[in-house]
Amino acid sequence: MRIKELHIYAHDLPVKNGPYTMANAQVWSLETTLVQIVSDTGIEGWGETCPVGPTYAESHAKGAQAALTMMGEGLIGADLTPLTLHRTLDGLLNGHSYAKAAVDIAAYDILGKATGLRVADLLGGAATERVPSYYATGVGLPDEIAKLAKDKVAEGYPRLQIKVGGRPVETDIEVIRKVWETVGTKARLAVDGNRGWTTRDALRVSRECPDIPFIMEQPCDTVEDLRKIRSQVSHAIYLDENSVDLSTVVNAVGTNLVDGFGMKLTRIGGLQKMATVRDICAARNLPHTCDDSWGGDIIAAACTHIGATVEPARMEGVWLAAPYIEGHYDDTNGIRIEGGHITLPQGSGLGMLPDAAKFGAPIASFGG
Ligand code: 0XW
Ligand code: MG
Repeated sequence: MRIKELHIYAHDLPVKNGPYTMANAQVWSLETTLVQIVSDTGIEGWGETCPVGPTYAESHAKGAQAALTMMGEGLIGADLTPLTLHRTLDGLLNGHSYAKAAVDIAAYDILGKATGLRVADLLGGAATERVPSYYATGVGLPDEIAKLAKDKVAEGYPRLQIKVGGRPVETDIEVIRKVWETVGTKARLAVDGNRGWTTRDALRVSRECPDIPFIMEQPCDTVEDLRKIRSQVSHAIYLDENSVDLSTVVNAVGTNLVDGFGMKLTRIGGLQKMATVRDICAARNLPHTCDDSWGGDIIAAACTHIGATVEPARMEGVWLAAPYIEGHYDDTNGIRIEGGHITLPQGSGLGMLPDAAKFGAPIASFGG
């Protein structure tokens, strides 16, 4: 099967009860980019990519749209089988994995629809039909975050991610301790610095919270910072923003830099690459998430499908922006989190039938 038509849409996703806060960003509304591909056999597939603002990672909405538009013409006639498709994408543009991911996701959607298989089955088979999610707080004050943590544990979330950074580290320590005193071992805890701590801050947090079993997610800005603190902290370290490609992942795993990953589907380049990360992590028994920085039903479905294929003991959850977004692209099948878990869609491909009318006219169209 080959690509016959490719359409690119831009769509706003306002943040419910915004802003969403992280160490380096406050976001009120995110512009998502959707890719609609029609195969030469008449099957339609959807992909999506949605950076959470321009300062979280090395990506931004207009960058995704420019990269996709730049590759559009060259993709017409391209073979949709994933490895071949990635070679075509790399032959058209160096890097820009987060834009290429939208094409990869749409290709898997088409392959699933053509074969009658769910994307999870194409990716090796679902280990569960009920995929665990985790709840990420914003950067907030001790009482507020502890109450939120308690509510989310009561809702059924098996894991919480507490956002820290971008303020005095003493406040971060107070928040971590208050959450621990409130929820204890009822949920697994991650503390996500989103690159916001200095190595001095990270060392201090680990030293002052030796009794609290949280993992430190991307505490500092660079791989070099993490290497510096690695042997001095007693907490497990997960890599998120720095894991920009497979080479970095292999290096981080091979040098024992990290104990796991907060892995983002679009940053790593889509489902094909994410399946490789899953298998590398399996080889070294490293836990990881399967999520993305933001996005609507298409990203949510893609993350849920790959998340379902991860061995449950290593699955750190599929985070979705769904709780922060009003409405769905597909009112019937749109992805929802219930009791802290997500039900794997049953339809072939991603199991989504988005209503394209919700996205307005495409910003660019190729083929046809
Ligand atoms: C919690 N997330 C998955 C959502 C935000 O976009 C940031 C991200 C993370 O883990 O860094
Ligand atoms: Mg993170």
